[in-house]
Amino acid sequence: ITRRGLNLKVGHTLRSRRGIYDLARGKQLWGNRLVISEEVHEALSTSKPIIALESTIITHGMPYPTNSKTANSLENIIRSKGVIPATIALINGRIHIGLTDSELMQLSDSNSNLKDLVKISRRDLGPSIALKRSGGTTVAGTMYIAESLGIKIFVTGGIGGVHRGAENSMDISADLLELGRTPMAVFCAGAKSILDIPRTLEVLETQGVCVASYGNKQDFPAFYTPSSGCQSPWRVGDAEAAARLIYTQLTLPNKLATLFGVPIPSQHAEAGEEVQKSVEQAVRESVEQGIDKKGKEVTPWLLKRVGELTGGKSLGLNVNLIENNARIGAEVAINLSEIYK
Ligand code: PSU
Ligand code: MN
Repeated sequence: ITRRGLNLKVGHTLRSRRGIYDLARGKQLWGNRLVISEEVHEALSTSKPIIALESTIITHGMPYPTNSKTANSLENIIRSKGVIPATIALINGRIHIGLTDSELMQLSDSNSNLKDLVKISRRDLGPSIALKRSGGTTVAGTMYIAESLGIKIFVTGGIGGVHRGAENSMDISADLLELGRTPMAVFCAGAKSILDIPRTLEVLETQGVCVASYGNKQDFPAFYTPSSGCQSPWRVGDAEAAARLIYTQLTLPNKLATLFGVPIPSQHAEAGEEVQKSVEQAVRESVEQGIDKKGKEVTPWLLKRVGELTGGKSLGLNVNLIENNARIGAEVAINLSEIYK
């Protein structure tokens, strides 16, 4: 592991009493493919609670400058709760855990000197490293990296899922299979209704993923709206209960992932219903124009189109709900670190 400006002692195992993080293992696994910021390095060394953040939302999910502003605000919300944020992205073939302001700007602004940013899911990680590319890691890509360092909690806006019409296209996000194989807790506002939510929940069940709604309702949220019309199999009422669930999942003989669905805060629910109409239109257009057959481009296209159709309203809601997820994820991270003490 390269720590900016410093050499880390090889073979030095840094562990809390319960072995939360293992930097030596990270070193062994990743070598100099990993660049860890001072802040994250310190947190990993001292077993401070950490939250991983994805970066496809920066490179492909939101327009500039909202993307960089949101990335900054998420980090600040998490820090204000006493938790360390670890935004993960690739720059010139190296995996960065924690970004400097200038790195974040380069990934946010399409006019920067980093060109052809890749949307990096699990299958794209190896080639992006080998070919020295830069880009944003998806939920799947970020989980794969974060979990290898022992990071237990990951916050995002919406996960990928089963696309509508997947019975023909077979377009099922790698995020769902990653949740089946990479044990950590993921906080999201459910899956966007650009997706087929009942089938998304079916695949999560098949993959053995515990899905739990967060708060006082059992509904599985649909990103812009608090309910998708589907129920989550489980529910936790508060941060302490969520932390106990995560702890249990991660101390079973084979660790298991937990997906938390956090509903959009109620003051935004009405605006969310409006946006929902544009979601339906965007999905129709994608089928008419054959976009639905374009693989990894489908999700970014739909996100952009919903943004256009709602005159930016969807973007504002997106920022609101992801900030809410960061707040809740951080509260749970604090509770979880208390359990591990
Ligand atoms: N949903 C959103 N915003 C996003 C994404 C999903 O509301 O930015 C991104 C996430 O990074 C997610 C990825 O992991 O899209 C899923 O893409 P795909 O469906 O191609 O797997
Ligand atoms: Mn896909």
